[in-house]
Parts: sequence; C-alpha cells; structure tokens
Amino acid sequence: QGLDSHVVIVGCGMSGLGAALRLVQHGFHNVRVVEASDRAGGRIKTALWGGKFLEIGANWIHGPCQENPVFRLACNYGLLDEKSTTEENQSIDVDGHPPFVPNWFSSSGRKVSVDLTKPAAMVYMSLLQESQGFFAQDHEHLPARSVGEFIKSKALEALGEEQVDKGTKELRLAVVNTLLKAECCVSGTHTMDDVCLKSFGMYKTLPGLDCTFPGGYEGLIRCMIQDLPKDIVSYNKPVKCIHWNCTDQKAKNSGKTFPVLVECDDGETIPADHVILTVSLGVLKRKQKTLLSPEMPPQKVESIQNLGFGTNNKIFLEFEEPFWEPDCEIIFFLWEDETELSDVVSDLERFWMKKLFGFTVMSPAERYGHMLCGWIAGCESEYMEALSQMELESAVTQLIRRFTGNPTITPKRVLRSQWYHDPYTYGSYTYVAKGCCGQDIENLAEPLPLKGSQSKPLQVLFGGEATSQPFFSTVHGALLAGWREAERIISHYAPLTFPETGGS
Ligand code: 6YU
Repeated sequence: QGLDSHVVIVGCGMSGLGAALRLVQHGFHNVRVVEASDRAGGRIKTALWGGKFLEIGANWIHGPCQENPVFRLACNYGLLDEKSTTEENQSIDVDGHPPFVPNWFSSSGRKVSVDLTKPAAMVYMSLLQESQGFFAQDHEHLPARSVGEFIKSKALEALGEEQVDKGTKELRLAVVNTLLKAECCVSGTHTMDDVCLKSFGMYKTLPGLDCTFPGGYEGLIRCMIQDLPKDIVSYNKPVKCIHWNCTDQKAKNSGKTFPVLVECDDGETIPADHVILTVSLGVLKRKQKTLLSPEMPPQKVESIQNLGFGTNNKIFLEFEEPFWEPDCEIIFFLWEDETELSDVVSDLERFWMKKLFGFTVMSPAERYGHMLCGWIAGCESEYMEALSQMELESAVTQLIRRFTGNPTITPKRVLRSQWYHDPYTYGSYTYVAKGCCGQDIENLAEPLPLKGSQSKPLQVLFGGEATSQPFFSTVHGALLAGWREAERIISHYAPLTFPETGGS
C-alpha cells in the first residue's frame, strides 16, 4: 500500500532529483517530478561557451570528502578528476576558504604588492573566523547583531591602532572593503550587515579542497536522471497551487481519495498522497500567499520571512592574453577612493560595478584559455542583470582598463548569470539573515499538516537547500534535504512496505 502511494515532487533540482531517486529505489512506483522550466538541475546549470563548460550556477563541491554525499555520488559516477579524489585532497581543511594565490590591483591602475595588503587581509580573516564562534554559545550581550557590523567595528579598532601613514591606512581600509564584498558573494547577501552574527557559525564546512566537475556540474544531473524510470519528469510544467487537506469530490481519482491536488499552470490537476516541494526560498518568499491552499501556517510564513535569500552572480570574461601573473588564482580590485568601511554602493546606476570585488582565474588554462569569472552580490548584482549586453561589456571593459592601467585591453567575450530575474529561483541561495535562527530552518522543513492535526499526515513536505541545517546554500545541503523528505515518507509506511515475516 505504501509503495502504491502517489508522490508528486515539485522541482527537478538536486533536492527533487535526490528525493525521486530515493523513493524509486525503495520501490515507490507512482512518483512524478513536475518541473517549471525546460531543463533539470535548477541552480546547477552548465553552459557550453566556445567549446568550454562554464558553471552558471553552482561551481564547486564544497568540502569534497566522504561525508559529502555529492562527492560520493560524483565519485561513483566517475565524474571527477584523479586529483580531487585523492585522500590528500579530501583531508585538507581550509574552513571553507581555499588559499587562493591573489593579485591585487588598485583603482589608480597599479598592481599592489601582497606585502601591503597582507596585514589588513589577516586582520579581516581572523575577524571572520571569530564571527563564526558566536553560534551555539550563550551570548547575552553579543558585540553586534550582524557579521558586517562586528567586522567593521573591530577592523576599525585594529587598523586605527597601527602606526602607518595615511595612504597605507586607506589602502588597508580598501582591502577590508574588498574582502567584505567577496564575503557578500560567499554568503549570497546584499551586505554583511544583513547576516546574523549569532547564527553565522551555524553553517558547517566539510574538509576537502573544493573541486569542480571537468565535464560540468550538469553531468551529475544527467547521470541521476538516467537512473530514474523514463518519463517520470514533466518539464515546462509550473505548479500554480498545491491544494492540501482536500476532502471534497475534486480530489477523487479512480475511486481513491487523495488529500492533495497539485494544480499546474497548464490546467492539469495531479492528485497525490504526498507532495515534496523543493522550490527555492526565493520562490517561497514571492509565492507564500498563493503556492499553497489553505495558506501556510503563520510560523512557517514567519520563518520564510526571517531567513535571507540574496543574489550572487558571475560575469565570465575571456581574453587573448592574461594580464595576471601565471600563478594567480584570484584577482582583487581595491577602490582607493573609499574613505569608510562599507560593502554597499550608494549610486547604483553610476557605481554598481564597485561591488564586483574581483575575479577568480579559471583553471587549468589548457581547458579554459585566459578566462576570468567575476563575482558580484546584492542589489548591485540585481541591477547588473538588467543591463543590456552592450552596457555590460562596456562597463566591465572600462573597469578592467582602469585597474590594469592598460587603455586598450578588451575582453573577447562576456557572459553573465541572471539568477535574480529567473522566475523559478528569484535569487541565488539562502543566508542567515539578522534575527533568524536554526529554528527557522526547522520550521521551514516541517511537513504539513503540522504535528497534532487530525488530518492525513505528510501531505506537503519541504525539501530544498533552504531546509538543510547545517548545509543550507549548497548542493549537498539540497541533496540531503531531498533524501530526508523521501525517508520521511518511506519510514511513514515502513511497517506496511516491509511487513515483518514473523518469528516462525
Ligand atoms: C554548492 C557552489 N555556488 C553559485 C550560484 C548559485 C548557487 N550554489 P533548485 O533551485 O536547484 O531546484 C528547484 C527547482 O524547482 C528548479 O528547477 C525550479 O525551476 C523549480 N521550480 C520553481 N518553481 C516551480 C514551480 N512553481 N513549479 C515547478 N517547479 C518549480 N552550491 O554546493 N557549490 O559552488 C555553489 C553557487 C551562482 C545560484 C550556488 C552552490 C547553491 C546551489 O546551487 C543550490 O544550493 C542547489 O543547487 C539548490 O538545489 P535545490 O534543489 O534546493 O533548488 C558561513 C556561511 C555562509 C553560508 N554560505 C556558504 C557558501 C556556500 C554556497 N556557495 C555558493 C557558491 C557558489 C559559487
């Protein structure tokens, strides 16, 4: 009876796919995945650009070690290069911050030596680490509410104490600003002032030096789809409303009564015993009033509002020749005209590009040529998405010319991601906003109807990276959340699905 139950999974990203596979492998044979867009993968999206695989969404397996289920899957499918799978790579622990070799360029068009930037970078890194230590401790009087406010006040203290000339002091301020802008990209937030100091350390990093997929992240999605029965996924099928607690005739299908009815934009209604909803927190924030009928209970709505969902985008640039050093792995831009500590831009239209902290160098060069990936978060990133291709190309070309001091340098091609304007994502990933806590993630993950109700249990279950503690904002968090919800259904039927054979 359990294996016959009808399960509809909304969303074919990593979480939805993970849930579908787990259920099918347990023998559930009425599983259907309904996906709004024309492709699987969601925020895992690989583009083929001039013969090169570029990651428009997720980039790395964060913490590729045995504890990471995405790493294990990728190894099983044989998708990683040899170096990434070595014991040595798996045991390197860098606390989520790979030790990239940097090149620093300033807005006056000169290269700045690492010796000059290092003192401020070290102050910043130790404050960032300190910010993670406030989680799960009883802090009656936190030094600040947000990570941004904490780092800024402590950095000002530390930099103020140094006996250095005005120019050096300003440069160090600019270093902290650039690193704060970089952290906005890591956290996927507009400003670090929005990130909760008390909850920042809730995110758990795994050991292992972050690795990429030589053939693209989407290769993993393709392998997973191949392991599912044919035609289980319906594409171009946005779900409009999930009607739950259904008791009337509408929910009847071939004699059976279903508690849930999934209404799609194209008019089809799909009856179900259980629905696993895996849409992004961005979608939940936008559609919290309409996606479910009856509406979600107040505690869920409150947690959806409390948690943060921001934008982080990439801008890929290809060059004929590199302007960076051969060993360089990351390029940082320093704005020398910034006189105070700040990670936001005041005049979006004129200065949005000041939020782009720099570029990671795509490696190996044999695979990518001379390619950079720029990173930009927040409202500035959302503004960037709406520019025309010509406006974007012109702005980034001027930027590169200014910082390199080379008035002729021109990128061959420019490609960007636009996650905020994606109507099935509305941003990039979840962060712990000021005032939210682990309970908000738990509230979000709690199935409907809530405990204590007399109605049929497990009608609407919630997956997706935003429901994953402590791995929100990641692909492995999304996968674990999908598995968790599939297991919830499996264990609900466990006595029926796997009847005891008795002792005789
Ligand atoms: C990671 C990384 N990474 C960069 C960028 C982005 C993300 N992440 P999905 O949205 O995938 O699926 C839902 C589906 O639902 C989707 O297909 C929709 O079309 C569909 N849908 C929506 N509405 C629907 C409707 N109405 N009806 C039907 N279907 C509907 N993660 O591990 N490594 O390098 C990056 C990065 C630019 C945008 C990332 C990374 C995040 C992951 O991509 C993301 O979590 C999962 O793919 C989500 O899968 P899902 O299934 O849940 O949703 C201290 C501290 C701070 C904490 N942060 C640490 C930083 C870690 C994050 N790092 C990210 C960095 C990069 C570069």
